[in-house]
Amino acid sequence: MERMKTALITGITGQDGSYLAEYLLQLGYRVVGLVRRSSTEPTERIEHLRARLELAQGDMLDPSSLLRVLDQFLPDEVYNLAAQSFVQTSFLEPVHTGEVTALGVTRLLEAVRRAVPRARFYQASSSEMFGQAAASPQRESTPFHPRSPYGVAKLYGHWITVNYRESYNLYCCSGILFNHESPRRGLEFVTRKISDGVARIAFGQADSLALGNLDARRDWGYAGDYVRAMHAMLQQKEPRDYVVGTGTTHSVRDLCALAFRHVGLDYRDFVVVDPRYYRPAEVDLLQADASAAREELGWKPELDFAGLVELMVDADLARRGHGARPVRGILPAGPA
Ligand code: NAP
Ligand code: F7E
Repeated sequence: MERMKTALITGITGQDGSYLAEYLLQLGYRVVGLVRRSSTEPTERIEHLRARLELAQGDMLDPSSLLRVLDQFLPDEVYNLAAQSFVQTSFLEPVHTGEVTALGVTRLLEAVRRAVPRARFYQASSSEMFGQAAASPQRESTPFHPRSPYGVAKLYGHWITVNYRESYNLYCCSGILFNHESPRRGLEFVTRKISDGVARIAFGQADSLALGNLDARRDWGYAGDYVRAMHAMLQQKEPRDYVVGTGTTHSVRDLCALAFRHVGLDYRDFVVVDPRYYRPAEVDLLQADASAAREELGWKPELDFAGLVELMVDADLARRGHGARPVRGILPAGPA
């Protein structure tokens, strides 16, 4: 019988951490999550898995904590999902973002090199590294031009992962993932801000929704689909980097139109543009060419853009409405 594999997930309390933990448990892994100390309970997204997970205290800012956890659990696979991941915050806290999102990767790679050099390592890289992209769609060979302290920090994390693969022969992969969303997405990201805004407006808890640049275009997919690609990258013969995305692109305005239409409303009656949400430098357009992931990993997304928007709006309607009748618009057939 095959030995049960152990996976360590940093960032397990985040959106992707919760979906990846679910997926790996389903595959029969022993799953250990790194959790940082907090004065409040940050485990809401993994509450339903708590009995099946092991949590270990540590912080990407503290190298000794990373080494201690690796020495204790000796994982076969390490998924580095921890980051200060909100682009807007990275303009307000550029140094902190660099410490966690950039140097944190080196701290973890050094600990892996010392404690578990045969472990396979996944780095959560981002399409934000393409930034002001030189070409569209973007693939692994497209030049990088990040547009925020977050994008710059991710680029450092990306190259240090490549460097440890080339220098020390570690099995390290960097997944360049385009935006992926879900009902577990943080409320500050635009997809969730819109799905939650629609629910609040439908139930009379708000009269408008303030957003920034409605013309920005992104390649949005479903987080539950993307964690399959992370795992597949660590099961290959040779490590390499992969772009992961749907290949389709939509504007924030398209997203608003679809989300409001789902409850029978017109976004133009409720969305107001507030320059406070503009960024000092914007990423205008992202679109993935995920041919390599499709051909070599056999990966493809299952949920399309419209399905994703409906899933998120339905979840926020159920959460906000508790089955009540909306005061505006209609309740779609899904939630009751
Ligand atoms: P998320 O929901 O913001 O989760 C971030 C996780 O990092 C949380 O668990 C957070 O813990 C943890 N963390 C932050 N600072 C830490 C520290 N100092 N020490 C230990 N843990 C720390 O992000 P996500 O959407 O799941 O994304 C997962 C990863 O993929 C991130 O690295 C993100 O940058 C990257 N990425 C995301 C996307 C996307 O579209 N979602 C696309 C490309 C790349 P707390 O709960 O304690 O805050
Ligand atoms: O913004 C525009 C905003 O914050 C998307 C992270 O997971 O994906 C994410 O980064 C777009 C931008 O995500 C609002 O200007 C308009 O053009 O949802 P977002 P992001 O910046 O693309 C990448 C791949 C990551 O790696 C990151 O970790 O929407 N936008 N109005 C707005 N954005 C927000 N947040 N709020 C608004 O009111």
